[in-house]
Amino acid sequence: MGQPQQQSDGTEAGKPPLRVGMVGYAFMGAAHSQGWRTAGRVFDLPLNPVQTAICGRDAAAVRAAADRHGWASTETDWRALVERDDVDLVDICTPGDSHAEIALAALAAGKHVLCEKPLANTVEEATTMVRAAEEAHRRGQVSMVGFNYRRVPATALARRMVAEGRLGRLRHVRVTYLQDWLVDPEFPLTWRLRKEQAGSGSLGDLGAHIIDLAQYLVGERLAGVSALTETFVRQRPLPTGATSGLSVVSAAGTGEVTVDDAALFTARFPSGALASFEATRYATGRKNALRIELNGERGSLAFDLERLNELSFHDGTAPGAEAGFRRILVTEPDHPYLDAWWPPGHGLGYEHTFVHQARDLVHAIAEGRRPEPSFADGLQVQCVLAAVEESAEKNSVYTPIAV
Ligand code: SOE
Repeated sequence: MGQPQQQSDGTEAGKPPLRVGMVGYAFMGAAHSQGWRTAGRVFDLPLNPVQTAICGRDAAAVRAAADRHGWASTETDWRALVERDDVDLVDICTPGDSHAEIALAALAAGKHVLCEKPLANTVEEATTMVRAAEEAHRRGQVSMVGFNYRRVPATALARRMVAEGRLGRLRHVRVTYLQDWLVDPEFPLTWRLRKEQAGSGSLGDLGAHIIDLAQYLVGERLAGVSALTETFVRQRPLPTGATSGLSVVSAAGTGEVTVDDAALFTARFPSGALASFEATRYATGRKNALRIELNGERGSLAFDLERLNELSFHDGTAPGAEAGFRRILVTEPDHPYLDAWWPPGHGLGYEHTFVHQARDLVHAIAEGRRPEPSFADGLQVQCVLAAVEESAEKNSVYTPIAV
């Protein structure tokens, strides 16, 4: 691992600071905290990320989160956080219904913004956020959406191989994101199951990831979709206690699930590749199975997030006797992000995607570049989500994606 010079407070000597204020401290807040805490310790960054403040409504809980995740101070009102003079970047890790309001305020206050996915709950909100981000960009501020699976070394390698033409013209893109934490009908009605808070269900939560990842790997945007969605369990116990990540909490009475439980859709890329997508939290036994396979005229690639240090590659130009998928162990210094980590062969995990996300954002800020995925990319994904919902409502009628 690289060994940047550390001071006793963990900051690095001789580099301008990037003072981060985070809103939200649950699952994503913890994951982003790992990113901010570790990025400058592993990578030689042009700016030094400082975990300045973390914000949440419950004073005791946010204090505990600050201590656990390494934040120097706390706020209980996000408006106070975005107005702080000692915060340069606002990192939004809240449910989707507050993304737009916080991002707009942070951009107006002159901050850079990182926003968890999906960018917003509606196309309208996302459009407003893109407008504000464009204006802010002219003032030197940057904004990015947290599609962290672009930062898995194996997916970044897949992107490189597709761009180099190793697969030739693509014919098929097959993507699934399978989890199973809703199989139990007694799992309570948390915010992720309420449309007014989450925007949509598996579609926005998991579907947004695979739409972004597929488009990133292919290097094109989807043209239109035909979709099916379903809500399998329509009533669930109401939660009474605090929720933690995805875990089950106690319940009293029942309430209506107002989002999709699963979404399936087919789509076309402009260059002709056919794509299929499946996002569900009901795939019994599948915990975090984001799988993507690309088939091209010259070869194929396959990735599975549950084996994230591996990429399978079939080179269709190899002699027939040697044909077949082979496993590339994506743990070598020549692979994306990996020269800064462990000796060859030592793998990474889920949390490292957030470290890489922080690294890439810090570079973009220091270099005055637009980071990717931008808010505009987030809006386009939002438009795909909207087209999926529209198509599903019309019994799978092919729905072009209007951005
Ligand atoms: C829950 O389904 C979830 O935590 C998503 O919200 C995340 O974006 C994904 O990375 C893991 O699963």
